[in-house]
Amino acid sequence: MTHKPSGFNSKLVHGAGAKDPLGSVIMPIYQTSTFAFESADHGAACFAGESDGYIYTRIANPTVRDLEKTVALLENGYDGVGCSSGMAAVTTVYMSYLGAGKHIVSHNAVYGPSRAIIEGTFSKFGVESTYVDTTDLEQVKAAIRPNTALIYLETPANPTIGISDIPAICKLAHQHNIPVCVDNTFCSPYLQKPLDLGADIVLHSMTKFLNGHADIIGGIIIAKTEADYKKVRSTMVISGCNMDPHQAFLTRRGLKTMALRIDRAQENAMRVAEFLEAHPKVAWIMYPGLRSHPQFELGKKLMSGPGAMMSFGLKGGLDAGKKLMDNVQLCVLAVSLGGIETLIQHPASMTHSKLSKAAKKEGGISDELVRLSVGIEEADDIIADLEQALSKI
Ligand code: LCS
Repeated sequence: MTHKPSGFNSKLVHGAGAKDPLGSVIMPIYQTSTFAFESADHGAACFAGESDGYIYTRIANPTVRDLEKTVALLENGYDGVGCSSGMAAVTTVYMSYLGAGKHIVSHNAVYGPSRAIIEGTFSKFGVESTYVDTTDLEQVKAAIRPNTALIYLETPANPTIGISDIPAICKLAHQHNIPVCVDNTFCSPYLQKPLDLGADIVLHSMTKFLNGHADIIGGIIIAKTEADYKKVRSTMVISGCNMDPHQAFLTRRGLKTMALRIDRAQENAMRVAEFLEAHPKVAWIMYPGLRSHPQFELGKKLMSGPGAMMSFGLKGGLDAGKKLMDNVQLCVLAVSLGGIETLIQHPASMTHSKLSKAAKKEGGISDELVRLSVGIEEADDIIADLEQALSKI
């Protein structure tokens, strides 16, 4: 292709322009663990980085590289590093930037395991942490210490849907020479581009919107600079957090329709959110598309659309929430998010159950919070299902 596509959908379909030597239109699955060298000199040149040749799939693989370069293109980054899961991506970033005596500042409502691994595992190796409400810039400012080595954001956060001011936090962090990583899983690069907003690293659980079909687990890290890319890739390679070629193939296929899926899902989500907000049994709702969201204006600045994720609380608390989840018929009671089917779950007893009571309380993960990932079904069907389930409470 001589013309480089500039439109988002064209980039999704055509990717970074990787060519298969046999002319396959779709990048094949290079299901191999290792690659033959042409000669001893060629092998030595590959290891020395003087040749582009592939060596070993944990280090790099053509199917995975096609996906990595495509997501890097979508995020306007230098290059990407595929990982076996979203958590492998999170852990690879932590291992790359943290160490004994180093300190991380993060949001008190990040995805449960992203916090639990710092407090339960990295702490054993001398990593210090401060969890604050990063939707409040003053709290981030107050949490920074001389040994702060990483600011880690997740916005909108899972599951509170709080929105953090990426540009303001990056400006503050860079005054202290601290790199900023943003978990962009809830938005995807279609709705938000953290690197353009000032971040140094962006990561995704590709299990969610990027793949979109609830049939793989995968993660990716995109760096803005070559130096950060090399740092993260070498950590991934040496720790064995690599992505499998079959996983990469399915993700690359799912990625082609991401914008179409998100357009449709967020159209549905807006209608579902309006329905829930007006429902007498709903106590509160957090959705970036509603004016009632406390960071509604900020969300409009950072995100090109409100997305398909929301959380809400029912009058009647946990018992009412359980009743709702036990009575839905079309919405699937399952963890995960960002797929074509509408999923409903209860973070306090499911995704965030490993957090201490205090950590849940501090992060606003109340017992009554129900999380909804709106899919691409007919909005009328989703609403009718929620309506009949709500009538059982
Ligand atoms: N980051 C965010 C924001 C997530 O929501 C998740 C998974 C991860 C990272 C980790 O990705 P994984 O290793 O699962 O690919 N979130 C889940 C959730 O909310 N329900 O089940 C998984």
